[in-house]
Amino acid sequence: MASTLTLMVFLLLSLYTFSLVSSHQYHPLDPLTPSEFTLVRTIVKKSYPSPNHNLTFQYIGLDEPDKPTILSWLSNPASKPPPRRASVITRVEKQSHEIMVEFSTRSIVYDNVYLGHGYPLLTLDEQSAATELPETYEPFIKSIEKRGLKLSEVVCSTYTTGWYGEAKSKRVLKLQCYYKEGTVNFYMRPVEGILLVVDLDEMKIVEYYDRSIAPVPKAEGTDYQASTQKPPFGPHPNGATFFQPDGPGFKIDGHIISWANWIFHLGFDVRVGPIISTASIYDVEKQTYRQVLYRGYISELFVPYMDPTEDWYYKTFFDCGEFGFGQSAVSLQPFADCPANAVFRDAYYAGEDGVPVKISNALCIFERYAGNIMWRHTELGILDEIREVRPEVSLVVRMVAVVGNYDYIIDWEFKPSGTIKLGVGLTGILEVKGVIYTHTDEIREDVHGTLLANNTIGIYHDHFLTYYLDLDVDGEANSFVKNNLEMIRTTNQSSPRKSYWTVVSETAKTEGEARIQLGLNQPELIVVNPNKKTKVGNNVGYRLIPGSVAHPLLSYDDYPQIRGAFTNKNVWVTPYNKSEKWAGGAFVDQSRGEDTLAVWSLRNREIENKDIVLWYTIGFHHVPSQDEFPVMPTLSGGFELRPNNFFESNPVLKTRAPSVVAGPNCTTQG
Ligand SMILES: *[C@@H]1O[C@H](CO)[C@@H](O)[C@H](O)[C@H]1NC(C)=O
Ligand SMILES: *[C@@H]1O[C@H](CO)[C@@H](O)[C@H](O)[C@H]1NC(C)=O
Ligand SMILES: *[C@@H]1O[C@H](CO)[C@@H](O)[C@H](O)[C@H]1NC(C)=O
Ligand SMILES: *[C@@H]1O[C@H](CO)[C@@H](O)[C@H](O)[C@H]1NC(C)=O
Ligand SMILES: *[C@@H]1O[C@H](CO)[C@@H](O)[C@H](O)[C@H]1NC(C)=O
Ligand SMILES: [Cu+2]
Repeated sequence: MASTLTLMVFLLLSLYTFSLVSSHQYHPLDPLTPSEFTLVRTIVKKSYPSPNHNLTFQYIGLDEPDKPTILSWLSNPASKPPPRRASVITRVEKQSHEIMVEFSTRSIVYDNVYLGHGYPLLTLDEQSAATELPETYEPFIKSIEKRGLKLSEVVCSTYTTGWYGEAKSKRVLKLQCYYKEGTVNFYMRPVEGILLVVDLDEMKIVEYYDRSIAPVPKAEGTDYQASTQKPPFGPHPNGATFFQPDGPGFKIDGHIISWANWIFHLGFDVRVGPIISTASIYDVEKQTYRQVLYRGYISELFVPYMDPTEDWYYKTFFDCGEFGFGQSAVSLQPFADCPANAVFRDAYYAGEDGVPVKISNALCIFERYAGNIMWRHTELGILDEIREVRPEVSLVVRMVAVVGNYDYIIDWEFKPSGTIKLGVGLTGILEVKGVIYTHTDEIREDVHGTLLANNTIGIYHDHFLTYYLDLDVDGEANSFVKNNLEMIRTTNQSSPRKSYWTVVSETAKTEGEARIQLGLNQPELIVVNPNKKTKVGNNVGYRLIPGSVAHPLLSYDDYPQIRGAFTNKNVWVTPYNKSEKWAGGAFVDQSRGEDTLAVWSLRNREIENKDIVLWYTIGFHHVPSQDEFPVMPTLSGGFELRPNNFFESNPVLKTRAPSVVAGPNCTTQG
C-alpha cells in the first residue's frame, strides 16, 4: 500500500512540469490564436450568413478542456492533445447565443439561445458606435447649444445601466458626455444633467434627458501631459539603468514561462485578462516540481459608485463581465510601464465582426531587483560577527487595463520562496460630477464625494477585485483550514501569566463553513493537502495572506449588491466546477444576481479533501482626495499566497545571491 501511494504521489508531483518537454505546437491552455479567431468567424458566419443575419461576436475565448483531461495530457504530453474548442457568445436577432466551436471538425458542437436574464460582454465597436449617436441627435444638439458649448468639443462615454428591479429589460447602455476643450482630460469636465439611453440592438437613442444645468468645470489644471505642464516642476530623479550581462533569467517557450524554481503557463482572455495556469515550484529537497496553482485570474471587478441621485445611481460597474478586463488591456510602454529588462507579449481578442484584434505589448514579464531582502541575519552573539543576506529577486507578469477613466495595474509576482504576490495598482482619472460649488463652506447637502477643484466632486466608490484561485497544493484533493487564534486564560496557578493565545484549527467541511468575512483577529486561512504531510507531520499547505480588507457597505437587498453578492464575503471556497468561472455570472450586463458565486455557494457542497477553488476579494473603499486630481498617483494593494509547511525547511536557504554586476563604466565598492 505504502509503495503504491508513493508511486502515485510521484506521478502527481510531476504532473505540471512535463509541458516543458512537450514537442507539440500548442499547449491545450494556450489562448486562441489569430487564425483560430478567424476560423471561428468563418464557421459561425456560415450558419448565420449576412445580410439576413446581423450577427455580432460578443465573446470568443478558449473553451478550456476539462481539468482531468488536461492533467492526464500533462502526465503524458507525448499523447495527442485534447481537441481545441472555442466558446462563443453572439447576438443574433436580439438574442444571445452560446455557441461551441470545435476546430478539428470545423463544426458547431452546440448553439443554444440564452433565455436567462442579463446580457453578454459589450464590444468596443458597439460602444464606440453608441458614442457617435448624440452628435446628430437634435435634442442633444439643442442642449449643448443651450449651455453655450461647442458640439465639436463634446465627447460621450458609455455606462452600463445595471438592474433596479425592472421586470423587463432591453439591451441598453447609458451615455454621459464631457467637454474636451482645452484639455485631454475630458473626464474632469462632465456636462452634467444630460443623459442618453441607447438601445444597442437597434443602435439608436431611445431615451433622452436634460434635467439640470451645473457648470462644466474649467479646463485649467486638468491636463496631465508632460508637454503642457508649466514650471515650477517637481523632483527629477537621476537616471539609472538595468544591466544584465548574462541575459534574462527566465525562459519563455510558447506560453510556458520558467524562471528560478517556478514554471507556469501564461494565458490571456478578453474577459478576464491574464490567466496563470499549472504553476509549479521545484523542490530542491524532493528533486521534483510540486503543484501549487492550477488556474488563477481576476474573475470579476465590481465598482459601485455611491451617488444615488437621478443621473448617477446606476453607476455600479462590473469591469470583467460588462466591459472585458482583457479587452481593456493597453499596450505597455517599455522603460516606463515595465522596466528595461522586461520582455513583452502581444495579446489577441476578436472584435465584434470576429476579426482578430492585436493588443501589442499587452503583457510584460520581468525580473524584479527592487532592493528588497529575501532573508538575512547578523549574529553578534558569537566571537566573529556573522552576516548572511540574500537579496530578493522575483519574477513579475504585468498587465494594465484601462476601463474608461480608471487604470488598473495587475501584477503576478513569483518569488523563489514559494510566495505568489498578487499586486493591484489603481491609477488614472477619477470619476467626477459637475456641481455649482467652489468651496467646501458652500456645501449644505450630501454631495456623495470630495470637492477636488472648482465645480468638481470626486464621487465615493469601491473597487472589489475577486480572484479565482484554483490551488492544487501538491495535488488536486485539498481542504480549507481556518486556524483561529484564540485567547486562553491560564488556569494553572503556577504560571504568573493570566492569558496566552493558541491555534484552534477547523477544517471547513462544506461551502457554508468556508464563507469568511475578514476583520480583526482574523483566522489564518490555509489550503492544505490533507493527504500529504511533512516528515514531522504537518499538512502541506499554502496560506492566503489577505490584503486591504473592505466590506461592501451597501445593504444586501440593494440591487447592485444583489448582483455583486460575490463580494458579501471576502473569502469563499467552492468545489471545482468547470462552469463556475465568473463570480458575477456569465451574463453580467443587467444581470439579476441569479448566477453569482453567492448563489452557487448556497448549495453548500462538500469541500473537504476535494478539488477546491478559493475565491478571494481584495477591496478598496475610495474617498477621493485632492491629491488625486487631475490624475491619481497609484494606490497600491495586494495579497499573497505563501507556502505553509509546504517545504521541509526554508526553500531559499541555499539560494545563492545574484552575482554582483559592475556596470560598463562603474566601480563597485567591495
Ligand atoms: C441588418 O442591419 C442592416 C443595417 O443596419 C439593416 O438594414 C437590416 O435590416 C438588418 N437586418 C436584420 C435581419 O436585422
Ligand atoms: C475657483 O473659484 C473661485 C470662486 O469663484 C475663484 O475665485 C477662483 O479663481 C477659481 N479658481 C480657479 C483655479 O479657477
Ligand atoms: C502547572 O505547571 C507546572 C509547572 O509548569 C507543571 O509542573 C504542572 O504539571 C502544571 N499543572 C497542570 C494541571 O497543567
Ligand atoms: C456546476 O455548476 C453549474 C453552474 O453553477 C451547475 O448548474 C452544475 O449543477 C454544477 N455541477 C455540479 C456537478 O455541481
Ligand atoms: C567613464 O569612464 C571614463 C574613464 O574612466 C571617464 O572618463 C568617464 O567620465 C566615465 N563616464 C561616466 C558617465 O561615468
Ligand atoms: Cu477609486
